[in-house]
Amino acid sequence: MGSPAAASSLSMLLNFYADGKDSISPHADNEPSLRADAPVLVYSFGGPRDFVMTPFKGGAAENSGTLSIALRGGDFLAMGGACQREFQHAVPKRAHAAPRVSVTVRAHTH
Ligand SMILES: O=C(O)CCC(=O)C(=O)O
Repeated sequence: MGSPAAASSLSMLLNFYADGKDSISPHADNEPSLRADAPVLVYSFGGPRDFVMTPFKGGAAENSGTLSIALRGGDFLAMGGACQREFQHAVPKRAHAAPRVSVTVRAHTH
């Protein structure tokens, strides 16, 4: 096991979505520099956007289907447990969307 959570450094990333053309393609926050045992936190401000989680093919969650969560301004989402190992997440394009900012927080291994 790594160092205690209190010894980890945290990063905060701001994503700005000006309109529905701005998006984030499917990915997992599974870089080796990120603590796998700490949740990735998402705070959402502004217009609503879909947050879509898709299981990795061949993974333990393969048959669980795609999950789409409508994140609205003021919503908070925590991706913990096996989330980054078993799922990719994305914010897809949509025809119309008000501006949105998300703030994501991650814990690093050092
Ligand atoms: O904007 C969001 O809700 C998701 C952001 C995201 O996936 C990321 O920063 O890696």
